Amino acid sequence: MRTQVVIIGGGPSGLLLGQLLHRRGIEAVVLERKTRDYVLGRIRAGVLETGLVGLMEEAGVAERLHREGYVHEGTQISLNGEMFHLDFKRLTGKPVIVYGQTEVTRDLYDARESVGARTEFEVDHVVIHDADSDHPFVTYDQHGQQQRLDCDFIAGCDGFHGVSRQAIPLSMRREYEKTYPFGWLGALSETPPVHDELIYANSDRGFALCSMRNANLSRYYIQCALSDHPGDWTDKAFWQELRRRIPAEMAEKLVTGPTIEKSIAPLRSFVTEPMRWGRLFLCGDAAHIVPPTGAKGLNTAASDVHYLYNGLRQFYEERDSEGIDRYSERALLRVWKAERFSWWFSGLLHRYPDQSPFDLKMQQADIAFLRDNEAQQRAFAENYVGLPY
Ligand code: FAS
Ligand code: PHB
Repeated sequence: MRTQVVIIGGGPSGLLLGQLLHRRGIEAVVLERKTRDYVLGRIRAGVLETGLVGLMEEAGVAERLHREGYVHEGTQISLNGEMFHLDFKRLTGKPVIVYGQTEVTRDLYDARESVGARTEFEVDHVVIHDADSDHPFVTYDQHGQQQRLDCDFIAGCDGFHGVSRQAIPLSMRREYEKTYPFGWLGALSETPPVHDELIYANSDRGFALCSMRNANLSRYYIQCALSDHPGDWTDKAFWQELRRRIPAEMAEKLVTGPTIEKSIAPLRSFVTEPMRWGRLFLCGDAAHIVPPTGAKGLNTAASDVHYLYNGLRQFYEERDSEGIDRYSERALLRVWKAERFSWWFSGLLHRYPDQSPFDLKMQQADIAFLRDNEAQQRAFAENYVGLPY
């Protein structure tokens, strides 16, 4: 079998790329290791930059997002219970939209199925062949049969644990990594959000985040030890700890209830360079990971998709390879800015085991400067709503 683009990975990166290419008549086959329901069962990102919203509009899948998403014009930051507001709209003219990654992925799967685009689920042993030639191909097992797909290009959208990054010889790759001495314990509850905006809280007991999915679905996080397991935390213990980390007036009005999902994500900053090898292009978590503090994971995957989609469109429509030749350079320029913001914001809000009293004073002064200085607020807001593509 042959196609124009093989997309490995049916998460948001792969599906958004596939939908954008389809809209330009460029054929792509998505190979996904899991089932659709398994992919949709993952609880991940919640905040969409305007760039991602624009791509969803361009892909023709933004109708529900605009109907059900929440426009947020700012956020709350608190330090030991003292809360202040950052007004993105006033500072940048732009908001963000709160709409779960699960829903983004659902909308993209629905769109893909409605146009009859080919997605192969439950594929195994995906192997990339001859990526550094003009005739690359992918083999994979499905229902006990080995299949082969010849193609022009391969998009590695298979996340951090996928096979695409490993297909680039180590001698050709440079990897940059920072791990953090804590994780995020996330909980989903069918309760009304505690506030109409997100609350990022730095407290003596550690970081907490109050987020949401809709008027009766809340998403909360607390910084936890890397040795913790979700089962170590009863609902009662989770709610009690969250209350102790957020401002008192919020703790008083917090509506608790049974958690319907609890999971722990370790925090990591990671980038692999280059994001291209021959006719293989890495996209999204396959190439980079950010701590979720700045809500940049999904959104940086989207900017990769923007650059790769436009590069492939330019190749097929104008027979011009400038966009794909400069894909890695352009994508990485924005990736590193997202890595910086996510690393900085994580340093601002979390308590580190080795933090000295001086370090703590610096962190508190950093938060005070953000609270008091309009230029710092504007810099924060421009990063949070999304730097230009
Ligand atoms: P994904 O990992 O989403 O998708 C990759 C897909 O490839 C998966 O469906 C996988 O099954 C498939 N795959 C893997 N190997 C394969 C193979 N060999 N063959 C075929 N298919 C294969 N970001 C935020 O902005 N905010 C958050 O709060 C946030 N929370 C997160 C929590 C967790 C636990 C994790 C892991 C990530 C979180 N992220 C968050 C980041 C996350 O949203 C990613 O940035 C986003 O999923 C990136 O999308 P993809 O690049 O499509 O990768
Ligand atoms: C979420 O709603 O899951 C979320 C929101 C903002 C973040 C991280 C996660 O920075």
